[in-house]
Amino acid sequence: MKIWRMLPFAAVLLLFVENGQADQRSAVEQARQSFRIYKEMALDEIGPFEFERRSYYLETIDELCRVIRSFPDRDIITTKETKTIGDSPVLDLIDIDGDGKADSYVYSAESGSSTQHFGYVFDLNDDGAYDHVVFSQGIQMAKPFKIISTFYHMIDTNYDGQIDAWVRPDTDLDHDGAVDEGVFSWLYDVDYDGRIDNGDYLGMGVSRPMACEEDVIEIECVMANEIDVGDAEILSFGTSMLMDMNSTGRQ
Ligand SMILES: [Ca+2]
Ligand SMILES: [Ca+2]
Ligand SMILES: [Ca+2]
Ligand SMILES: [Ca+2]
Repeated sequence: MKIWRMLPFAAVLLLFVENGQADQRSAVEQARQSFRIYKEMALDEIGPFEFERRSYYLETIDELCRVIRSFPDRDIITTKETKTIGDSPVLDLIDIDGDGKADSYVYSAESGSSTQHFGYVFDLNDDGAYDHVVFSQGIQMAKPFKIISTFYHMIDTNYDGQIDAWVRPDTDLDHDGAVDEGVFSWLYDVDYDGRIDNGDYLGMGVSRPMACEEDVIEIECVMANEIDVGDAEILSFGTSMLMDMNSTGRQ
């Protein structure tokens, strides 16, 4: 049973409101504590990555990201320079739940400035190193004419510091130009050599491999059509982000 979902995020906000008579700092701290418990319950329930449970795992993380996104309080705990994203050379690591470890990040032109390049980080096997990076894709149109925010997921499934699973949220299996909400396009590096080997579609009753012809994987997504088997670029981008987080986000 998804116990943590019995603690709706509304309860966290309610707690915040109920503490209106207390000074603001303690109200913020209470809200953070509640959120921390909420997050820990969610992560405890899914546990470390297991290939067979990957669909449920991803849905849970994706949902948790939506909750984190709505949380109002955030502290920049570390700022560093990086070359991962060319036009955004400054990385801010952000602690949302107040435990001193980063939960979120922003790449931008200068610390604290607005940007499209942000997301969330997780340490699923609880070894002190991040192994799952979520990157905001922005908003997409999902049928029927519904606007949703979507996230890329980059996962180090064997905890060697290299991203080996890349998940796209813009799957479009009926080719109508709108995202099939809840269906994710997974690309895998099954032999952990840094190159894509195959992929499949998972979620909302869908489970099938991606078609592959002459070493080209046909991706049925809104913003992409195909990817070469052996492609290393997207995985190295994810690994570069993971290295950024792991060199700065740990306390
Ligand atoms: Ca934190
Ligand atoms: Ca880890
Ligand atoms: Ca890996
Ligand atoms: Ca490979």
